[in-house]
Amino acid sequence: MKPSRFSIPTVSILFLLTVLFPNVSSAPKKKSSNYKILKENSGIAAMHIVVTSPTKIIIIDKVQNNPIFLKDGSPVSSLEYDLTDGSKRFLPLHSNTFCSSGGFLGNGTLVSTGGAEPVPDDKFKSGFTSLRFIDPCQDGKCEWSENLNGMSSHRWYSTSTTLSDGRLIILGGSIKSTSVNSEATNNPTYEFFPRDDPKSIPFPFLVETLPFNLYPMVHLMPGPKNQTLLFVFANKDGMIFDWNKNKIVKRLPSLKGSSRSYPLTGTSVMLPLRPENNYKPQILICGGNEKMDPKNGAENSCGKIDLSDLDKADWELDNFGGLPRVMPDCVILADGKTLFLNGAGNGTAGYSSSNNKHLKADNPVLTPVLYDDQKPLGKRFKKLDPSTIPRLYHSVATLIPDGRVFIAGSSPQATVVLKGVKFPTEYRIELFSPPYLSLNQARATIKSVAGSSKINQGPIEVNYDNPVEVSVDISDNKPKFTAALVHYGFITHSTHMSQRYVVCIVQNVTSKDNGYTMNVVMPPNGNIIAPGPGYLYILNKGVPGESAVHLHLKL
Ligand SMILES: *[C@@H]1O[C@H](CO)[C@@H](O)[C@H](O)[C@H]1NC(C)=O
Ligand SMILES: *[C@@H]1O[C@H](CO)[C@@H](O)[C@H](O)[C@H]1NC(C)=O
Ligand SMILES: *[C@@H]1O[C@H](CO)[C@@H](O)[C@H](O)[C@H]1NC(C)=O
Ligand SMILES: *[C@@H]1O[C@H](CO)[C@@H](O)[C@H](O)[C@H]1NC(C)=O
Ligand SMILES: [Cu+2]
Repeated sequence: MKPSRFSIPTVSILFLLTVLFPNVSSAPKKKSSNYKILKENSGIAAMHIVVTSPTKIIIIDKVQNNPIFLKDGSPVSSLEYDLTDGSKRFLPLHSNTFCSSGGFLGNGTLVSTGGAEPVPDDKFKSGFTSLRFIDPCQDGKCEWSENLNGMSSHRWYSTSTTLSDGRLIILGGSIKSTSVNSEATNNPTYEFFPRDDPKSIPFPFLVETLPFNLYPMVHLMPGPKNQTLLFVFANKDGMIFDWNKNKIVKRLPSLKGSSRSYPLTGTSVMLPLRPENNYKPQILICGGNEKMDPKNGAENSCGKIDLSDLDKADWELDNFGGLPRVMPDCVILADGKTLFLNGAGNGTAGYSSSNNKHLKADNPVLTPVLYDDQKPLGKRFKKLDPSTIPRLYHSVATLIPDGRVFIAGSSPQATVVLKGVKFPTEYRIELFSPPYLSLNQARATIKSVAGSSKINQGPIEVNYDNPVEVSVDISDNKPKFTAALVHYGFITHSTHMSQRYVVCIVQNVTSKDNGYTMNVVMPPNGNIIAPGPGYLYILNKGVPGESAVHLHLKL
């Protein structure tokens, strides 16, 4: 076993320095968290992002005047960003991805769903019914393939969610682009992919929740293997829906406060699922706004609902960390705390109008808040150190395998505008280091998983409900291991589609050579976490290892 990183001599030297040089000790306190701006920017506006391998993120914009072009002269609207060196690989597309959605199928194929009007001059076709497929790769060879008529109806601002059977459900949206939905533009239906007879199935809930029902909040409900339930929410209302029987199982009480859906955009998250409380389903919805007024202060509340007993389920209101916010992003961190970041203190989502004279949102909220669902009401939120970059409409954020958070985007104008406006199109990328990376706790390095030492050279296949042997190296002779399986999701417009965090049981820890071996039990079934890609974090005393491992949960 290697010695602990903090040996006694280090501590005594620090003490001596403090005595000899008192000013040194009163030097600025070590920051508990921090943002780092990367040298290489995103190249295109980061409207949608999705982690596709341990070191790669696919960024999708719409067709617009980004300053990079494909060989045929058309603007790049999708690329693969390499986290190791910031290099970009352009991914040609032929349909407009403007405000689309997406998710992974259980077999690992990523699907981008829907989009908007054709852009004739740049030779992009309509994306309203498009399905775009890519099998994520690490060799720089995979590309999108498109089916322009893959869906049975137009979907702009729809939500896609991976189901327990490995298919996608694509729900709602509008039939054309619009600043606010209406009866004339609404698409109150859903459909599945794949499906033998593609068709749009009526979903009246999206009529009832007009006009604020775009990018509906959809979460797969944890439960036994044969359960077929979703939590669906729009505007101020939610319900439990059986996607197999096409039936509303339970209507939930309305959530007090503002509307939570586009353009009064809030965000929603299925809180971490833990075996010790039988994967208790809890949804947290935060932020939004009451009125479509750029000056109106954003919503300062969150609602949490425990869905383990549907007859008793009701919202518990909380204060949104003292920072009213519209367009927040919610990222479940590697330790199971949830980070809320990005967004504005005033206004709504949407493009500024009249040549950028009229902003839709102002007063960017630069301070992220950390939410701990394990703490009592009133003590769950904590403010962290602020960023310097406003992230308004079309901003994104996701956890990455090294435990940091990748943050990009903000394009509040209808086209790319780099100067002369209060909030220009933002190409800078930030990496945020959560407080757990400042604890100086020894971090595990995963050496092998399920007998394979080919870590992060491609997904390692694992099965539900099975123990998986994991070996780690760590400089700590009294480690305390926990584990979590994370699906980062498809992220756009404050909607973290299919994001999931599941605590895994760790058994049979034994010390071996330079490290430890343990069994990590995979989640019981596809309703706890859908099949497809997942990242396994091994934590030591709450601090994630150097990198999570890319797994593939088999159907
Ligand atoms: C996954 O399933 C989809 C739909 O059936 C199919 O198009 C795709 O090729 C499959 N991907 C893999 C990697 O098998
Ligand atoms: C699901 O499985 C459980 C236990 O195996 C059974 O009790 C229940 O009736 C099943 N439900 C459905 C809808 O098939
Ligand atoms: C934001 O909203 C607050 C609260 O409603 C208001 O006092 C303030 O003037 C607004 N600020 C801007 C920049 O619109
Ligand atoms: C591993 O741990 C589990 C749960 O504590 C126990 O039931 C099982 O017997 C252990 N297996 C081995 C090989 O020690
Ligand atoms: Cu949009």
